[in-house]
Amino acid sequence: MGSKIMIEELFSLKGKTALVTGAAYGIGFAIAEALAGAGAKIAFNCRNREHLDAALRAYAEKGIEAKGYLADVTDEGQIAALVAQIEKELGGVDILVNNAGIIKRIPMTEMSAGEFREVVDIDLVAPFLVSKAVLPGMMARGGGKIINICSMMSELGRETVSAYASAKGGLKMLTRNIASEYGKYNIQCNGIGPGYIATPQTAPLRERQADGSRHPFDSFIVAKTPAERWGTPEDLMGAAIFLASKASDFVNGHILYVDGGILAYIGKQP
Ligand code: NAP
Ligand code: GCO
Repeated sequence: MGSKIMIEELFSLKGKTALVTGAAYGIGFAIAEALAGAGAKIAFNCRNREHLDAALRAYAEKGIEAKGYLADVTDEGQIAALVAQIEKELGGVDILVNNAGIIKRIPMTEMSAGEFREVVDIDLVAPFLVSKAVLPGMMARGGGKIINICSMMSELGRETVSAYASAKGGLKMLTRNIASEYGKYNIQCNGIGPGYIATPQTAPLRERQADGSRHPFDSFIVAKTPAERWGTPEDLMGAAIFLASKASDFVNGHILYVDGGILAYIGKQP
């Protein structure tokens, strides 16, 4: 077998249908672009009509024929309708990327139960709901791939992110549980744990100070990252293609951290 043929066989997503949730911009958009580049048909959803229209234009500019839908990942009825619609228009979902997510940075003693629940609902309950909606089809078709977008906060804590860390820690365990429960159906469920990635979600942490200096959190992250920089959404493309493709058929329940080395590093000596 020539090496080119082997790479095509291992990594090609031709003929596959991928659903990337919350892929209007940010990490989801780059992952959808990567999967499209490897040959997959792309479906994505988000909640906001303007985001959806802007995303459809952005995909078209990149020459990607993505199908975009308005659907809230926390609404089980909307998710059932979304999965049925994708099946009709693009075929059954072979690859699911549970990417949609939010964060609320509020000290725990000031956080309401409602705020905590909203984060857990979007970041943890929704991946359960969307996975539940696609699993029967994957089982019937003889396999599938689920990729959950986890976080540094699947492993670490920090001030103000109690709800987010609880949800992302839970998502790591949901990943392992889906792998455990459905591995026998040739379904692989893995996670990607991004480090600090420059997207709208983290924009407030990178805002310049009034005097033009870096945000203290921005400097902190650069110091905590052996790569000495923030990640970009494009840094996650290779991991997404790997976990969506045949190349990872015996990788299950794994969280692949793409963090420039943060988790390996204790930090700079003062
Ligand atoms: P982002 O820039 O804020 O994008 C979030 C996307 O999710 C948007 O397309 C948004 O569109 C959609 N969304 C949010 N809530 C939704 C809902 N209930 N239903 C459907 N779509 C929804 O975030 P990001 O930084 O790209 O992060 C993407 C994922 O990676 C999240 O799970 C995040 O926690 C995780 N992550 C991010 C980082 C980082 O450093 N940026 C690091 C680790 C993990 P609408 O607003 O139109 O719904
Ligand atoms: C935070 C960040 C998180 C991280 C990410 C780390 O406030 O800690 O905004 O979203 O960027 O999840 O993996």
